[in-house]
Amino acid sequence: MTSAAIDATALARALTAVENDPSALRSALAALPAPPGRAHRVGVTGPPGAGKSTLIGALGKAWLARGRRVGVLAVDPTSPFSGGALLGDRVRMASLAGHAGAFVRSVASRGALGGLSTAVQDLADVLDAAGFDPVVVETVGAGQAEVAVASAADTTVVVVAPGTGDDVQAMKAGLLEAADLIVVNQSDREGADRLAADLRAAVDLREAGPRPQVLSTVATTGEGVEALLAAVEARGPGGPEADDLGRRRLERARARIREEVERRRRQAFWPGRSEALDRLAADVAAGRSDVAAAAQSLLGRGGTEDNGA
Ligand SMILES: Nc1nc2c(ncn2[C@@H]2O[C@H](COP(=O)(O)OP(=O)(O)OP(=O)(O)O)[C@@H](O)[C@H]2O)c(=O)[nH]1
Ligand SMILES: [Mg+2]
Repeated sequence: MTSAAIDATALARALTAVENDPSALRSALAALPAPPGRAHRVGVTGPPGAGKSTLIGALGKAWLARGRRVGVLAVDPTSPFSGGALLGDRVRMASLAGHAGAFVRSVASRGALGGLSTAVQDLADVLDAAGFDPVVVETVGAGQAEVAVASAADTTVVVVAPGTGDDVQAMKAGLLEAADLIVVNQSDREGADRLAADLRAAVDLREAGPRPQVLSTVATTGEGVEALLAAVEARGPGGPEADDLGRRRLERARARIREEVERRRRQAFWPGRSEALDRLAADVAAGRSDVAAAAQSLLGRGGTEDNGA
């Protein structure tokens, strides 16, 4: 446990550097005791207000009690109407934020260079290499991007609650398909049993693919949290239900390499071309040329950038 020596200030600084510039990841990782890859990455998503943060707080306490160090990345929704979300998460996960073994960090979903999913995975690498295990990522599963972020994990937990607006029919589309575990939180509230039964029925109807387990919790009292923790743990590295882990990590690595290649090509391509771009943009805006012709002119010959060898 040499990694316990990393202080929170240095870690926060490393995360900020990586958040601002993806090319800082390498040096950030080099300064940490071990390469990333040991931590169980857990994505938690679901509709607004389902109790994701409260649940992560409860799970986090249980992990801390087992001597684990818990890293949390809370992706702050872009919506200007959710101004309080950031502070709210801090408060609800205050039990973790004040604990030496836990690290809670908000990530702004706007302005992430090179895509939110990539940025979050880079930040998760840093926490992983700093010795946090699990690394939990919370997103509000309102849009595809957020579901994608939570799905880029070893284990994806979808949290729903009675009366959060999405009925089972509506949820089936994107959200539930991404789930390894479905949690009906706020099970102390009216309609929870019905929701759980509907979800089980929907899962049982599924023709292909794995059928996620449906669990019930009350995050505010801790009811069902131990069972959820056990189900999550079972899917982590070395767990009895981790058979999919290798394939998922391979897929993730492949996607990240592609993204990094594209980022580097973009970075290498544009310097020195801004005057040409200005000129072509003026032509396109004035109707003297079109976007495709302008792109082709920038790329030269075949219209693709040296795809040859
Ligand atoms: N009755 C009841 N209330 C709960 C439960 N879990 C969370 N809450 C309450 O539900 C509200 C929302 O909880 P959060 O943990 O912030 O939910 P969230 O899904 O993280 O919300 P966003 O991040 O804003 O999408 C809070 O007032 C919690 O206290 C539960 O199991 N039962
Ligand atoms: Mg939250």
